[in-house]
Amino acid sequence: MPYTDLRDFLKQVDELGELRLVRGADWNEEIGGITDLAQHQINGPAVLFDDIKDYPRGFRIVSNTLGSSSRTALLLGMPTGKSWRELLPIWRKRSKEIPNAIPPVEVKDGPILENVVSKRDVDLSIFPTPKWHELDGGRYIGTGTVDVIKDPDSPWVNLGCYRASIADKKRVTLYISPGKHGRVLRDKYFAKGEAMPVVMVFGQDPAVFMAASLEVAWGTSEYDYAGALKGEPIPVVRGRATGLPIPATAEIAVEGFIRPDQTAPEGPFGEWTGYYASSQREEPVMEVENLYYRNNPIIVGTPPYKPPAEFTAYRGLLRAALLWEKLEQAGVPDVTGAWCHEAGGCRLLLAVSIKQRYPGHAKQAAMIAAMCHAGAYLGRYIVVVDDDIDVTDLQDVVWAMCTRCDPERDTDLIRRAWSGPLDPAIDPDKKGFNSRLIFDATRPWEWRDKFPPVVEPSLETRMAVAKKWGGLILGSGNGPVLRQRNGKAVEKRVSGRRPVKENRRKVR
Ligand SMILES: Cc1cc2nc3c(=O)[nH]c(=O)nc-3n(C[C@H](O)[C@H](O)[C@H](O)COP(=O)(O)O)c2cc1C
Ligand SMILES: [Mn+2]
Repeated sequence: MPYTDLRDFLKQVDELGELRLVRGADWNEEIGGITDLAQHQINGPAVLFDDIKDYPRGFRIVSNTLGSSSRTALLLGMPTGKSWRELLPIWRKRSKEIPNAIPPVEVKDGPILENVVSKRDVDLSIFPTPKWHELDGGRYIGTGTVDVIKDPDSPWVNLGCYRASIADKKRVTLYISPGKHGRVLRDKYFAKGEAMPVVMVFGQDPAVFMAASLEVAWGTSEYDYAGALKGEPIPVVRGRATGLPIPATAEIAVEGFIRPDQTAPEGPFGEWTGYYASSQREEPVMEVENLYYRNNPIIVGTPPYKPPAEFTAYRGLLRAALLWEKLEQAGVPDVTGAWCHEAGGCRLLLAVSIKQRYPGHAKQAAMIAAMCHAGAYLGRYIVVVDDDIDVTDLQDVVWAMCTRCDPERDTDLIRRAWSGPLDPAIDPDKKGFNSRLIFDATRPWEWRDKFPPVVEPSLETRMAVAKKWGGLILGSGNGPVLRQRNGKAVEKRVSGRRPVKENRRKVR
């Protein structure tokens, strides 16, 4: 077990030198602005806010918690100090070794029960909820949130990360996009005319958050997945009104029932596409029956910004690993890489590399990447490349698109795929479906042996040149010259390309 709870995790982040304490910031856009700044630095720090304007000391917020490769590695039990691309093979190996599921364990007590406030006494305005972005239509307490919803027809408890804004002192809105497990379960309750029991958690063990934000399979509890990530069961206490499991070490949790006829205005909100999504509309709202919080609670804030940002960092890695795994499970052989590119918010641009084995292999990989659960929601472009292309390098992927793909022969359109209200390219009155464009950017199968050779010295020549001349040309020895790429040592600078970027997030 690498850490016990959020606070212990933050202590270890501090020991890594990656935590900053900010006192006296304003909840009204200033905390959002500082978070934007931290998120857009390469491996920018986690930021803990205390003494927030208008609020007492101790009522805190943490943001950019997982915005560096070392912090993500710490969470997932991997070595720190590695780049995202170095972590992908390490995580692929590790994720195959950890158990599939470790169910949560119910405990009688936990820090979340330090303060329990019921019905009439509930007041959500005690928390320093930020207005994160300039044009947000409200104050979002739930960004790095975990929402607990049980299937009405089975014991399955689903966790999802869905945004939540404060409607008033006792009510919070809950926005779930169509097709998400939480939304399908919600629709089941509402179709029967029943109220849906819900727990919303606004600060928790980062493994629980990570699980809730990922495309875990239908029917699998993200609690079990979080336990597997952590290597031990997540302790939970039972909600007094709903009976739903609440993480025992959570910082803040609310529980109640959402009735089909109860709504409140929600949105707009700055979203992961880099645009404000969903103009103000009516969305389900929950009246809080019980509020639970730890002494000196910490809200976890993960507001999205124009990518690349925090979510494209940690989720890029995990979604790439998941996409790769799903391709393998679907029986696509010789997948040599997968990456969910940051520019597309890790959803809109997927790249997969294969060692071509037979005619149609590339199309098979593309179709599965486009439509498997890890890749289907709000995607747009899928590029399949040969295994000599570094799938994590946008430059390399686009070079393959530009040079190996003839649009008439090598692109395909998939119509009426799973999109949603957040898709900025779709007419506001017609949102729901979108289309996908597949690029087969592999060398055409039939004449792949006649495809012109790539203009670069052989690996042997590059190694020899680097050894003999690297010091002179680059000013220092061979240290940064020889890099790992697709498992093979290659020398990037001497071959005339940019050096490998340790992290693709740009500094603004
Ligand atoms: C920071 C963050 C915010 C998110 N906000 C929402 C949201 O408001 N609504 C939504 O439907 N999905 C949102 N998501 C995506 C879902 O959490 C994600 O698709 C998850 O896999 C859904 O789980 P489910 O399929 O079990 O419902 C968010 C993800 C993250 C990381
Ligand atoms: Mn789920």
